[in-house]
Amino acid sequence: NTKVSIALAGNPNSGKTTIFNSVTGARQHVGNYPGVTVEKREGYRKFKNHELLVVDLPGTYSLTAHSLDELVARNFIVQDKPDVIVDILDAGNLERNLYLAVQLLELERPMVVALNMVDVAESIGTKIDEKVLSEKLGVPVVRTIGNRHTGLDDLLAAAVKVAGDKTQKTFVINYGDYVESKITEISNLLVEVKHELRYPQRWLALKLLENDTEIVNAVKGLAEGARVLTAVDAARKSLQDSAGMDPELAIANLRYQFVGTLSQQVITSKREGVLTAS
Ligand code: GDP
Ligand code: MG
Ligand code: K
Repeated sequence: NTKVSIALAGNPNSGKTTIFNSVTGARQHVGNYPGVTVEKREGYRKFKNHELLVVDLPGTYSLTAHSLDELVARNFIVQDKPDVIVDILDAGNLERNLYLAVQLLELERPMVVALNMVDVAESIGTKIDEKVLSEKLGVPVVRTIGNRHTGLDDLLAAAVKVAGDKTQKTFVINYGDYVESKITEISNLLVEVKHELRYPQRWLALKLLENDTEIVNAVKGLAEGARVLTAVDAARKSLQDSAGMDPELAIANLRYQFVGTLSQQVITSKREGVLTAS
């Protein structure tokens, strides 16, 4: 009999609350995340011999420091360390939903993907190969139709399995030689301080290059902080010169490029510009 904590993440309107309600039923508690007025919904569920604690995270499109919801979601994942993240994707808007999925994976926590709204995707002619998607992301992918309770037991089974599995490999987007060399350079400076910041080392380096205000301020407060931030400034200037744009924009573009290619690889058929005549 084990306790498993599950965080439901995903874009707004991907079906998170529907799946949360279906999984937890009436066993729910509503409060706030510490120090902020963002609503925190928790629920409980017995599943096989497990006690599940399920948290419905705020819906987000990204994980930047620009929005309170995004900060709450990423801080919860890294600080409360739920045993597994269940990322709920709207299969009808795959590419946009994958943009969040890859950022969740960059937090290096165990994860399962729910490919939700497959009925909607099919009705607009989009077929997705979930096996290829699973291979590319390195995590299990389960097809679900949240409002019909379809696939949810498979989803919980996958989540429980991943929660107990310590072998999930780290997912890495290759941002190209130039950005990668800067990530490595900054990352090497963080060896000593990463424990104080809780986030993964590579993720911290990436966020510093993106000028993420929360992470920059956290590093400022460290004994070695000034030295790290001087190196970050130099790296950002050199990225700015080579890309001809703000590094955060260049990095976001590379991430969009990655999910664009990925969604082309996993969408096996798509009707374009279908008009229905009546
Ligand atoms: P949230 O913003 O992620 O919490 O999304 P909700 O759970 O509120 O769902 C948004 C809408 O999508 C609601 O009207 C749900 O009933 C509907 N919905 C959820 N899952 C599915 C699904 O798999 N298929 C279809 N067709 N609708 C769904
Ligand atoms: Mg919701
Ligand atoms: K949709």
